[in-house]
Amino acid sequence: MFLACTRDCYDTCIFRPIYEGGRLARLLPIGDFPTLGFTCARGAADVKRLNSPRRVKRPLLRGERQTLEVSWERALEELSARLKAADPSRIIHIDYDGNQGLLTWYFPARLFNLLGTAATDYSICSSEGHEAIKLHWGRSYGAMPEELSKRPVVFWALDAATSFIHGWALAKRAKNPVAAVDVVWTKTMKSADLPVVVRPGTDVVLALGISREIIQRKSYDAEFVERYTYGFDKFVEYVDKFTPEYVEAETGVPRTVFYKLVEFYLRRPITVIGFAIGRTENGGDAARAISLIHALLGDPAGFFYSNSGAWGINFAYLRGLHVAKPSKVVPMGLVGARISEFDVVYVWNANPVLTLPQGDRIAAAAERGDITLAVHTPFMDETAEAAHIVLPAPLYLEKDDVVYSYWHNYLVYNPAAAQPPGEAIRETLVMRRLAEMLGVADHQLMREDPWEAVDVAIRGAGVTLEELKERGVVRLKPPNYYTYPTATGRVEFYSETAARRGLPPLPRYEPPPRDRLVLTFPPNPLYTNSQFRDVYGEPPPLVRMNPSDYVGDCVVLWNEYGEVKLRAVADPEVPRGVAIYLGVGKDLEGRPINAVSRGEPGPYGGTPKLYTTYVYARTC
Ligand SMILES: Nc1nc2c(c(=O)[nH]1)N[C@H]1C(S)=C(S)[C@@H](COP(=O)(O)OP(=O)(O)OC[C@H]3O[C@@H](n4cnc5c(=O)[nH]c(N)nc54)[C@H](O)[C@@H]3O)O[C@H]1N2
Ligand SMILES: Nc1nc2c(c(=O)[nH]1)N[C@H]1C(S)=C(S)[C@@H](COP(=O)(O)OP(=O)(O)OC[C@H]3O[C@@H](n4cnc5c(=O)[nH]c(N)nc54)[C@H](O)[C@@H]3O)O[C@H]1N2
Ligand code: SF4
Ligand SMILES: [Mo]
Repeated sequence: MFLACTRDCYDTCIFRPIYEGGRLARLLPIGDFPTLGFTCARGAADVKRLNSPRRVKRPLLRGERQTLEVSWERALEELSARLKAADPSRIIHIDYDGNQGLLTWYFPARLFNLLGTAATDYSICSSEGHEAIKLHWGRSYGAMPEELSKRPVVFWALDAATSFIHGWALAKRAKNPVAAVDVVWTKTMKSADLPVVVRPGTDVVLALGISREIIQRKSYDAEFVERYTYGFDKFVEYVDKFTPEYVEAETGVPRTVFYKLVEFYLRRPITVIGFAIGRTENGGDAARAISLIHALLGDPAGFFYSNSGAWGINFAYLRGLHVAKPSKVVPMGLVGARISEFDVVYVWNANPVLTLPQGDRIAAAAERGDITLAVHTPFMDETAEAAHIVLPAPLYLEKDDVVYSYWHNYLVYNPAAAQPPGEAIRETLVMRRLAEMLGVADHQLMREDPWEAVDVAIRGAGVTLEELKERGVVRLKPPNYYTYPTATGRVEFYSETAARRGLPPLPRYEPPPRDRLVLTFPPNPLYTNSQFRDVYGEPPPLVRMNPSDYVGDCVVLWNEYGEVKLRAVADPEVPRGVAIYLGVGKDLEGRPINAVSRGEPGPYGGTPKLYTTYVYARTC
C-alpha cells in the first residue's frame, strides 16, 4: 500500500503508511526513486495535522451576530437556495491545488460547468509558461526526472533547494555542475556552481543572448534544426540584437558570467524552468526563449517545465468540459478586482483570500454582504473565516483518490489511511448532494460515478483504474519528444501558431521600469503556499531589502492596489531594487501581503505578474 502526497509540489513524494495500534502513526518515504528515502518538513508533519485544533469538523453558518454549527442538510439548503437565486454567470467557483487528487480537485467542477457558472482560468501558478512554451513546441512537457542526475542542470527562476527538494537532491548527488538564475541569493543560488543574478523581468534578454551566442559560434545542432524546426532564419535575424553588451546593460549580468553561462549551455544541460518565471514581467516570453535554447541544441527533452500534459490524463473530462462549459472565465489575478460581478463565490481546495492578488477584496465583499461566500475546506483558513457557509472536508489521508505528478511518471492510488474527523465529507459527495437539491442529479455528468470518470480519464495514460488499484503505483510511459502539434508540425522558432492567434511570433521584451522597487516571493521552506500554519505558526510579517532601499525597521509598501505594513530588515545580500517576502502570508496588521501584489494577467496563460510587483516604500 502506497500513499502519495497530494500537495502542489514538484516532488509528489510516495510513502508507505506505518500503523501503530491500528492508527496511522507516520509516513515512511520510499527509498526508491523518486522519493529517495526522505521528505520535507510538511510531509513529516502530515499525520499530526489529522488532529489539528484548526480542523473544521462540522458545517458552519455565519449569521448576523454569531456563527453556528449546523447540520449538513441545513448548510446545503442554504447554499443551494443562494445558488438557485443567482444568475449562473454571477456565481463563480474558485478551486486550486490544495490537493491534487483527481476526485478532490478536478471532478467537483463538473457540477458548476453543468450549471454554466463562471470559472477562473486556473492561472495563478503555471499556465503562463504552459501556453508560452506551447507556442513553439505544441506541448509544454519535457525531461523525465531521471535526467536530472545524468546531466548538468540549470535551475532557472526556481529555488529548487527549498521548493523542489528531490529534483535538487538528484542534481546535487550526481555531482554534475549546477547553474541557477534568480533575482536574489536563494539557498539554490548559494550552492550553485554558477549562480547568475538577473534584474527582475529581464530573463528573456539573457535567454535570447545565449541563443545568439550559440548561433554565432555555430554550436547549434544544424541537423535537428533542418529536420524538425521552422523559422530558424527569422530567429537568427531577430536574436542578432541581443549582443553580450545589450544583455549586460539590460539584465545586469556581467559579460564574464554571461559567457560562462553560454559555455554551461554548450554542455547540454537540463534546464528546469521554474513556474515562477510565468509570474514575472516578460515571464511568458522568457519561458519561450529559454525553451528555444534547447531547440538550438537539438535537445527536445532538454528543458523541464511541467509534465502534467505528458501522461495523457484527461482532466477536461473529469471537469465535464466535453459536455458543458463555464459561462465566463475570469483570470485568477483579477477575481478580487472583479468581485462585484458576482453574487455567490464557492471555494474548495484553495485559500483565495490569502493567496490571490487582491484576495482581501473577496473577504471585504463577503463582510459587506455583497456576495455569499461558501468554502469547503479541512482547515479554518482566511477564506473560511470570511465565509458565510463553511463545510468540513477530509484531508488527503482521509479519503481515497488518484494522484499524479507534474514532475515524475508515477501514478498512485491513495487509499484512505485515517478516519475524517467529525462530519467531514469528501468533495464528490457534497457535489452529488448539491446536484440533487438543484434538480440536476439526472444529468449524464452527474449520473456518472466519479470513479468511472477517473477510469475514463486515466485510460489515456495507458492504465485502468482496476490495474492501478491493484498495483498501487503504476509507472507511466514517457512521452514522444519528436512530434510537435504546432501549426507547422515542427518546433517553431518563429511561431506561426502564435501569429495565427494574433500573438507575437517571437519572444518579446518590454524593458521593465528601473525606478520602482520590485516585491517578490521566494518560497518558504515550512509551508506549501498557505498550508501548514496550523503546525508551524504564521510566517513573520517581514520584508528584506537592500540597505540602499531601506527606509526604517517598519515599512509601508504601497502601490495602486493598496498598502501593507511590514517589519523591514536591511540585507546587503538582497540586490538593490528588490524586496523579498518569503512565500504567502500577512502584514503586521493581519492584512494579506497579496493586497498589494500584481493581478495583471500575463499575455499567454493569464498568470498574474505577482512576482514582479512594483511598490513604493515609506516608513510607518
Ligand atoms: N517549501 C515550499 N515548497 C513549495 C512551495 C512552497 O510554498 N514552499 N510551493 C509549491 C508551489 S505551489 C510551487 S508553484 C512551486 C514553486 O516553484 P516556483 O514558483 O517554480 O519557484 P520557487 O522555488 O518559488 O522560486 C521562484 C524564484 O524565482 C525568483 N524570481 C522572482 N522574479 C524573478 C525573475 O524575474 N527572474 C528570475 N530568474 N527569477 C525570479 C524568486 O526570487 C524565487 O527564488 O513550489 C512548490 N513547493
Ligand atoms: N504572496 C504570494 N502569493 C502566492 C504565491 C506566493 O509565492 N506568494 N504563490 C502562488 C502559487 S504558486 C500558488 S499555486 C497559489 C496557491 O494558492 P492556493 O491553492 O489557494 O494555496 P494553498 O495554501 O495551497 O491552499 C490550499 C487550501 O486548500 C485547502 N485544502 C487542502 N487539502 C484539501 C482537500 O483535500 N480538500 C479541500 N476541499 N481543501 C483542501 C487547504 O486547507 C488550504 O486552505 O498561491 C499563489 N499566491
Ligand atoms: S510537500 Fe512536496 S516535498 Fe513535501 S511531502 Fe509533499 S510532495 Fe514531498
Ligand atoms: Mo504554485
